[in-house]
Amino acid sequence: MSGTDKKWWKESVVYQVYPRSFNDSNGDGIGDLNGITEKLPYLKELGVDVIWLSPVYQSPNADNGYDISNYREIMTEFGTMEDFDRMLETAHELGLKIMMDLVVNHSSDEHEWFRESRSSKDNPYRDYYIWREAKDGKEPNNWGSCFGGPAWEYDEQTDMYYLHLFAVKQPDLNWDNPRVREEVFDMMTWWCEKGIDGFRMDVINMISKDPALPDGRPGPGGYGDPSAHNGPHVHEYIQEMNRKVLSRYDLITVGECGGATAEDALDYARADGKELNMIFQFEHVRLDDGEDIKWAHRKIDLTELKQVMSKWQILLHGKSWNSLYWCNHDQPRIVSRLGNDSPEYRELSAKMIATNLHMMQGTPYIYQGEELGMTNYPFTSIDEFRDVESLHAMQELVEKKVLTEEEIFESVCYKGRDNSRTPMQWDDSSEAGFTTGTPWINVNPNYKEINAKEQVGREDSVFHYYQKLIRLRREHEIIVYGSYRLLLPESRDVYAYERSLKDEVLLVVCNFTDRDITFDVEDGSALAEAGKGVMLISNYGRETLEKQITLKPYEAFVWKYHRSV
Ligand code: ISL
Ligand code: CA
Repeated sequence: MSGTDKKWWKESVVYQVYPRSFNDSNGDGIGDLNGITEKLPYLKELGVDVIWLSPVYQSPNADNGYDISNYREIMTEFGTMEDFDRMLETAHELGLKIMMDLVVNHSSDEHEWFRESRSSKDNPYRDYYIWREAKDGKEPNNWGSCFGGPAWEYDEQTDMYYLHLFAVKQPDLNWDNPRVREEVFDMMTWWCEKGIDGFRMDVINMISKDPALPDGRPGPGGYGDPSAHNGPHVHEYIQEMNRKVLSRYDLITVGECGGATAEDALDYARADGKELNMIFQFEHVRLDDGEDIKWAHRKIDLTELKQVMSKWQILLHGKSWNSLYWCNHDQPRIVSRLGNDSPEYRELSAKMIATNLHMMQGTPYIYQGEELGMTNYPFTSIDEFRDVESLHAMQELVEKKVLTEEEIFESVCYKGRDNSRTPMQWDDSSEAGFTTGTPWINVNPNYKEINAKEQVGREDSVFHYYQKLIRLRREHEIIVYGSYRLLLPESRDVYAYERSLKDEVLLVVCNFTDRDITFDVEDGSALAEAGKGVMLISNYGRETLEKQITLKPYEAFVWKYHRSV
């Protein structure tokens, strides 16, 4: 296999479902599998190919399913294995694939392996997790957990500490133990045999820890950065997984790799197919972080965004494969972050941002509600938050005086993960049609204006625009396989780029401001050629191009033409 081979997963569009917040079929306020099955025709109508399901396994929900207590059972609140099988079968009948979330850097502390492991030092499962003696009466090193506090938890029973890079209830599995790897590979095979179509791999670049467990550079909270990214055996373990499981099935695989550089991607998403198809990188969603800290934030600078996106587009072309995403269950809503969620510009800017991403090279991921231009939630009090990360941050950073209460609250409102976890807005009936009961987290009050029913029924809605972007990708090979060139790198207002394949060119132009902006078509392409092209999509109904045009606020269009030689 080489980096330019055609593959179905390169030509697909993925839709992420966060089951807890998608659709509740039995009125308990929690989304569930039967709720998803009921809405599969909606996803079919949107036109996506693959559904990535956030975890649906048995879990005490310390981190909404990212803490798994049994990898072969369905979470009680979500339904039964029969419900899962029915969902999978219905999806396949509709031609939709199902990608499972694989969370194996850690399990829940309620997993049987961990219960055994913590029970005694000589238990056969002891080495399934990472246990260490105290050092000078304290934690074995200074590592901090990604959710705040130390990454070590003292366990009285055996007078030792266990490692948890995330919540206390998410102990890290010990991947250096070959039995752990076999357990994980067996479990993956079991799901593949059921007929699932792929895996999204949670924090997969953190599974191999530096065995010396060295102290890390302390951040603002006082804890050290864990030496866990790109650890010494990470590629060896992923290649073993590939040999023993992935290569035996025709799957789509994406590894979540926070902190990965584009160079790292060439190793994880190798053209020779020995590891994963693609990774989720984080550079573009970290551009509004404060220095060293997620919870101080700044405005995204468009020129920096262009630099980051372009670097990934160019470096991976022909050598690896990109994933394309703005949103997921860990990120705030993109229209509130990068666009403009005022009534006047919400739809226009949502369409512009979508155009910008969907015309790039890579496999696009749409997060539930993004296709409606769903917005951040208007939080007014701490009681409205559910997320372990946000709640912990609000407590710890104030205690440590890193930020004031007002600062952290403002920041969590802007960037907190609950923004994207509010229920899917289906219609304008009570609780947005998500549940007949009381939802586990508040519905965004703007559901009367923003909901699927209204948008499916309206030709110029954000929903129909996404539907068209997805269709264009299917119809125009250049969108999937063409090369990329950035235009006007210095502009702080316009993001314009070209894609090329043989003699075909796409000109993609996006105005990221709420102002009229003059754009010289010749900046991108020769006018004579522009004159001969066709407009593939435009959020203002623009049909033709002249030498100089005035871009309207948040205007986006895609012009396709043949380059004369
Ligand atoms: O959202 C984040 C905190 O700022 C990220 O750092 C996130 O924790 C990181 O991307 C890992 O995310 C994944 O693993 C976590 C889980 O909470 C996230 O929902 C998941 O996507 C632990 O399993
Ligand atoms: Ca339910």
